[in-house]
Formats: sequence, structure tokens, C-alpha cells
Amino acid sequence: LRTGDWMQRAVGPRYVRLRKRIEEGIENGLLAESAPLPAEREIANLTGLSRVTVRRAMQDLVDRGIVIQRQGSGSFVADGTPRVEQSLSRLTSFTEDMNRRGLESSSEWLERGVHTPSPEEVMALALSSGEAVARISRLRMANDRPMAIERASLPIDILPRPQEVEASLYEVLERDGNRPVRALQRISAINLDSADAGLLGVEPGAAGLRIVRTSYLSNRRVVEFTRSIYRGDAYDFVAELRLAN
Ligand code: 16G
Repeated sequence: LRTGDWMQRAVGPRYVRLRKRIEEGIENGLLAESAPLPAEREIANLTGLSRVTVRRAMQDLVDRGIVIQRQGSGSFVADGTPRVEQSLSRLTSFTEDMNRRGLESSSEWLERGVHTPSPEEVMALALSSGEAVARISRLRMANDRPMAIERASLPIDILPRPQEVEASLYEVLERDGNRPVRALQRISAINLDSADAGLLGVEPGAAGLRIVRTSYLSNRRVVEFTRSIYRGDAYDFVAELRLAN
């Protein structure tokens, strides 16, 4: 234990100093957004620090979202995309989530209109035959950085005029007394295909999260069936767990 304490004191300041030097390099523009960083071994050679110290400083930078590491291609200065904590137990909207964090939310429209439903939409929304579907698909941004792609489908009587949705879908639903009160959400890990990666501004194959949400009114009617693709490097999902009894 004593040795451990001594090690921590001796190693700590060095990795903190290295971390601060790299942070300064980023702040004063010496290291640009998305710029590759030298390999750990190279940094160790350049600075005369041990690999352990370098690795610890790098891990700190990764934990703080300042540096990102990509399997097989090394470390890069992060591109300024915010990393946000998302509660897994609250039924909130993207706009609310971003505003609560002091981030400015915006969207780029991919689709907004009335359509003949796909078989999947008929099932998910429990549509009767001949019923149309409102589709709104958006690239969702925080401080102008792409965070997620959301493709929402709603029964046409819930959202008769999809073009009325400007900033927030839930705001329109709330206005009409149709804000969902319950939702079921499934989150799966994926590698982004090139189309989605292009929209989200990352490399094809980068980590993403596929989130499928089905939302309900208090009378159990389905209001929304949304397939989303979230950037894997922009989200931490957080839930409070309790001992079951
Ligand atoms: C959230 C929801 C989405 C909903 C949207 C409405 C997921 C994982 N989350 O992003 O289902 O459509 O909020 O946001 O799908 P808005 O009110 O800002 O348009």
C-alpha cells in the first residue's frame, strides 16, 4: 500500500502535466480539431516520459472527451461534438434534452410528409387499413454538430399536418393533447453504414447506437414509432438501478 501511495504521487503530476500541455496545444490551435496525435510510443520518445505516464494522460484526455481513439487508426483531437449524458428513465424530447444542458438544438430536414405506410409502420402503429402515416425524418444537431438521425412515423390523425413541426415534435403533440406519457425503447450497438456516417460526420463503420422508440398515450394508443441512429461518441446513457425485491 505504501509503495502504491508513493507511485501515485510520483507519477500523478507528470501525467497531469503532459495532459495539460496537450490541452494547451489544442486551446491555442497548435493541434487542430480532428488532427491526428502521435502514437504513445512517439510521445514517450519526444518527452522522455514513460509509456505508462503517456497512456495515463491520453486516457484522461479520452475520458474528458478532448481526445478520441479509433481502433486501428490511433488518437485524434475531438471534433467539438458535445458528449451528453442521457437519462434512460425519463421521457423527454431532443429539444428539451439539449436546452436543459445549455446546448442549442436544431434540425436538418430529411423528410416531412404524408405517406402510405410500410408494413412495419402498419404493425408498429396499429394502423387500420387505408390509414396514412405522417413521417418526419431529421438530422438532429446540438450547437450545429450532428448528434443523431431520427425517423419518426405517426398515425395521420395524431399529426395531420407534419409540415407544422418546426423545432419540436413533442411541442406540437403537447399542444394537441397528444404528448406521449410512456415509451418502450430498445438500444442496440451498430457500426454506421456510409450513408448514415456521412450525415453524422463520422467515418463509415464508426460506432453508433440504434434506438427504436414506441411511445404511447395514457389510453395505450401508439403515438410515435421512431427509428434513430445516435452517434456512439456523443452519448452516455445513464440509469439509476435499485435492488429488486
Ligand atoms: C427524442 C426521442 C424521439 C422523439 C424526439 C422528439 C428517441 C431516442 N428519442 O429524441 O423519439 O421523436 O425526442 O424531439 O427516439 P423534439 O420534440 O425535439 O422534436
